Amino acid sequence: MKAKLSLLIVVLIALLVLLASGCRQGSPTTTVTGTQTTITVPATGGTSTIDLELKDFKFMPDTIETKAGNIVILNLVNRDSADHTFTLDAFSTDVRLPAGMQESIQFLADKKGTFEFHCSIHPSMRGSLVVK
Ligand SMILES: [Cu+2]
Repeated sequence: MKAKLSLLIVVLIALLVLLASGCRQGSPTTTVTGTQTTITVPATGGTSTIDLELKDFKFMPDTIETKAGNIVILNLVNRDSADHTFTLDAFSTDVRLPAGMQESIQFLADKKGTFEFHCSIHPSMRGSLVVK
């Protein structure tokens, strides 16, 4: 009888340890997926016209802002004698600007947050789009 009881206790402890480790494995996944929250918003019909220069291997300005729901019209000018790109993955935007060229692009800022853009040729060229 005592042997059966101690076996039961051992089995219970083993079950508890299994359950506890299962919980510990599950929780970091939840935390990691919760870091980036984006709220999708409808188009409001407003526009933001922003001039953005690519000069001396930098974006000028390197932080641009708009309101959620606005159409962003981005006037890109490459002042360098090297090719650059304006790559904004969050809005599926990737434009190549040959040296000395300019181009206007537009996209709908349909989600709030801070989104990084960069030049895919020169990884040190970075900037942020803030959608409020
Ligand atoms: Cu570049």
